[in-house]
This record gives sequence, structure tokens and C-alpha cells, in this order.
Amino acid sequence: MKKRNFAKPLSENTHLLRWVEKMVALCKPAHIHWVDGSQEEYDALCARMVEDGTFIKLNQKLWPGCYYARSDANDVARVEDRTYICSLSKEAAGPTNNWENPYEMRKKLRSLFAGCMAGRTLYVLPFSMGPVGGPMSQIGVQLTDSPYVVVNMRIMARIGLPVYAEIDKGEKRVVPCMHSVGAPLKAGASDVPWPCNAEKYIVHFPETREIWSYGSGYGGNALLGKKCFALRIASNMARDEGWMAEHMLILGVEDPKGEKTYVAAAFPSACGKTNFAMLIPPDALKKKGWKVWTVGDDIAWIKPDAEGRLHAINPEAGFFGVAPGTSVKTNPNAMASLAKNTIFTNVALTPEGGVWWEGMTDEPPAECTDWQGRPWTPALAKQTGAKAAHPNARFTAPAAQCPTIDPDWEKPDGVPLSALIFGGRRAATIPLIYQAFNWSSGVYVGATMGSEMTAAAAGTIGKVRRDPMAMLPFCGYHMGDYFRHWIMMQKKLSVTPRIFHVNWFRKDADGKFLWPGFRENMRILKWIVDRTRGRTLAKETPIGWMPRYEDVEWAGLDFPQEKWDQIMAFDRTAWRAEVMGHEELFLDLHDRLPKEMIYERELLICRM
Ligand code: SAT
Ligand code: MN
Repeated sequence: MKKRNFAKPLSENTHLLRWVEKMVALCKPAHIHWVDGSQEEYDALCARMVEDGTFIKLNQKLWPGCYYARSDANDVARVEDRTYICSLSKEAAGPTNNWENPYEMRKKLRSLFAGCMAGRTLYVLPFSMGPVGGPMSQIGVQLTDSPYVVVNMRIMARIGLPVYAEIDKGEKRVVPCMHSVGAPLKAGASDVPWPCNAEKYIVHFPETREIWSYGSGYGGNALLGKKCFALRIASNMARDEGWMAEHMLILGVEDPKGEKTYVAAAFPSACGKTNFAMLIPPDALKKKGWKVWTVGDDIAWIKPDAEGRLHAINPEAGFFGVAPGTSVKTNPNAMASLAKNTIFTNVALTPEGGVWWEGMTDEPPAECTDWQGRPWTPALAKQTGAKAAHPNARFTAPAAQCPTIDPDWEKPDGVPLSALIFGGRRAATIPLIYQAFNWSSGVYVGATMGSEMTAAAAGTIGKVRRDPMAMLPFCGYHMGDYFRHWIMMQKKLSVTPRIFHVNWFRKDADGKFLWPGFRENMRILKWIVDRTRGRTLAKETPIGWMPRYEDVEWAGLDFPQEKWDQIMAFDRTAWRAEVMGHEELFLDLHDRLPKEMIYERELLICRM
């Protein structure tokens, strides 16, 4: 086969060509590579990274098509304190986002990006979030000096030739995404396996719909289609255009009659969205004909159709899932999804050339190499607590490989949504399940969500923080305006989805989880579907509707009523403190808080 001239543009769009020229002049890469998205190109890039030490090819008998990467120890998660929303006014970004004057930030970025790709290749990477050409899809072009990013993006988004064709039609606005690991290579200098920079900037310009990311090669910092585009920039587009860009999984529940009910659920990062999206019902429910279908595990773009019914697409094409804790017991569908053609980052490497992470098997391997390349044994772990895999270690796996992927997961118009679920990680106070009274009380429930922090972002793990709709790190504008947008959406709807709140993580006095979770969550999901279809009753409480013990399907699980009463308990004293927590968030947002939120809070206090 003739070797392709990578520097030859694959698009005829003059805006794109001119922008690439300008950015090349700024970043001064040694080479340019227009990404076509082919399998050959992917294989060649991976082989090149194996040569350069960024990738290790895994044992192909055990892990066909799989590669392994270790990041720099200082580049392992999203960096929220280095993430900026540079809207024209500080007020538009709101108090929950870092803001910097866009003029100053552009100056700063110009100096950071000047010559930043020296000695490296600049990849022109066109991508579509959502099926190429779909009415709900959006397109972007990422310029990046990281081949690791290119191959990950090929799994996470639709990339390459079909996207250039869309761009060349010139019908859709293209979001320019600049990315550099910020590690220019001097002539003759040797590279490191994971180039990055101690100084990191993840910057969004909402008005001009631009993304500039510098210094990191990891996850949401660097795969710019994901959090930067599909949430922070898309939330701005969605507000302007009357749709919603949400941090939500999407799943379809098939009931014994074969009817499907789609729901979307917002949980913060590393709180089990992937597990919930791929849930396999307990055997007793499976036998009766219940089945869960996966549409997406992280992001939902939601839009009312002509009849006023909400429809959702998963803008992504892959899963960027947390590896630790994932096993054939906790999530067999994820294990099947990642069994081939997957990129593993910061897990442990076994002597056979396989991967391992905490929770993957009951018995750890006798020895392995940890995520930093150091020898690891179970004995060492016992002694020092050292983890073999980083807690935020990830797998990048094609969604199409999921055994329960929904037949309609790539439907350009999306799937109809009947219910929305909010949830956090809360050891106390919040019951297992309750249903909001109506749309505005549901928006209040989402707006006041709290969750204990996880390893998905740098910060204090375990501390409860308010994370409205799980969007705190991802809403690209003022959170008060975002709540207003949610309230306003109802006016566009002929049917409003029912809204629920779940907490799988409540603990007893001894610190033990009260709920078995995982597959058993189906029992709660079934109640949610039954409620949505008007098939079951509920009990009214001060915070919402709750199932009674007898409303839940218990076949195959021994869960006594007294434990149920514990996990569903509404404790007035604890809720007083909870409402004070809501108030703290509202104080921060007071200048743009919709009055509905204040009324809902008053009503809640009255009911209590
Ligand atoms: O933002 S990431 O894509 O790195 C993962 C997450 O926090 O959900
Ligand atoms: Mn996420």
C-alpha cells in the first residue's frame, strides 16, 4: 500500500484550512497529520506509541486489540481548579465556575501555545458528538499533539472522513478545540512516555464556542469531545437553543410485556453511572421478563420532539469507565465491553501481559506492576496500603461491544425519555428512593443534590459537596440560569418525565452499606418504571412519594422490613441540616436563583 501523505488536508473547508494554518504557525509542530479515522491509521498510531514507550501492547491472546498506558503521576484526573469558563462577563459564568477575563486568558493562552508543539506532530482530528449527520449531533475539530488522545477519541466519538464530509457541507457550526500536552521537544531530545506540563489550563469560551486545553493528556482534560464540548460548551448551546446537555446515563427498561421505558440518570463522576447503565436484573426478575438496555453511561443530549416529548441521544461512542471495582460480579457487561479493542490507563500490569485492578477478582494476582511501574504484591498492599491501580484508572472501550447495547442507541433522533433520576453518594440522611411531586419540585431535588467527593477529580475524597444535577464541574454558565433553563423546559413539553432521587450508598450505625446495590438496584428501577406508567401506588412524605415495603418486588432477595424502614427513614433533624446545606448553595446563587427554587424550599420546610 502506498504511504499516505499525512500533511495533505482532508477537508476543503476554507475556515478549517485557515484555522489549521494559523494554529500551526502558533504551535510550530514538526509535522501535521490529518486524521482519516481508519483502522490502519489507528493500528499504526498504536504501534508507534508502543515503540515510543507510551503504550504497552497487552497479551493478544488474553486481551485482543488492547493496549496499556501509564500516565504521569501528576496527571491522573480532571483538574477542576484549573478549569475556566471565560465568558465575556464574570456574572455569566457564575460563582461555581472559575472565571478569567477572556482577553487576558487569550493573551495567556497565546503565550502558552507559542511553540508548544515543537518536535511533535499536530493531529487534525474531526469528530462528531452523536451519529454523523444526525439532527441532534454536533461537530468539532480537535488539534492535538497527543497520539494517545487521537486513539482514545476514535473510541469515544465518531471521527475521520465522514466528519470532514459533514464539515465540507458547511451547514453546521464547528467547535474548534485546541489541545497540547505542553511539552515541546528540543531537537534530538528523547521523549517521556507521558508528556504533560505541571501548569494546566482547561479553558472554555462559551460565546465563541471554543475550547483550549493545555498541560494534561488525561481523560476529561484532554478528550475534548467529552466534558469540555458535550457538557460545558453544549450546555451553553442547549440553553440558547431550547434543549439540555446533561451529565446523565441513558438506559431502556424492557418489561415482561415487552414494552420499553427509557430513563436518564444523573450521578456525579465515579458514583456508578456505568454500572447502572449496564445493569443485569436479579435472576428472579430476569425470569419474569425484565431486561435493561444500555444507551449511554455518562452524557445525554435531550430535546423535545415536535409532539413535546423529550428524546435523548448519547453523544459518545465509547465508555471511559472507572476500572477499580469493575468485575464479572459487579458489572459483567462492562467486562465484556472491555474484553477487546480497549485502552487501559493507570491500571496494573500482570506478568502474563494482562491487566488487573482492585476489585477485578476476589484473589489478587501474586505479583504485578502497579500504575506507576513499580512492583506490587498483595503483601506490600497489606503493609503499606499501596494500590496496584490508581483509584481513577480507566478503560476506554467501544460502546458497540456492550452486550446490552440498545438496538436504538445510535438512532439520530434519540430515544423517548419517560423518567429522570438524580442520585448521589450519601452515607446518611437521604433515603434509598423517593419521587418528586412534580416538575418544579423535581428540579429542586436535582438542584440541591449532594454527594461525597470521589477520585474522579482532584480534591478531598469523602467530603459532601452540593453537586446540582451532577453538573457542578460541567455547567458552562451560571448555575442559577441553569436551574431557570430546567424550569423553563417544562413549557415546551406535552408530557413531563417523572423525576426521582436515589441513594445506593446509605450506611448503618456501624458504617456498613444498608443496600446491596448493583443488580438489586433493578428492584428500585422497576418501581420507577411502574410509577412512570401509573401501575403502582406510593406513600406521601414531606420530601416526596415513596414506595411502601410491599410495593417493591422482593423475589430472590432477603431484605427484611426493618432494614427497609432504616434505609427509607426520613429523619427530621438530619433534614434540617440538609436544608441548611441547600440554603448555602442558594446564597451563592441568590442573584440569579429562579423564584420557583425559593418557593420549593419554603414548601419543603412547611411540610417538614
Ligand atoms: O472527566 S472524565 O472524563 O475524566 C471522567 C469523569 O470525571 O466523569
Ligand atoms: Mn462523567
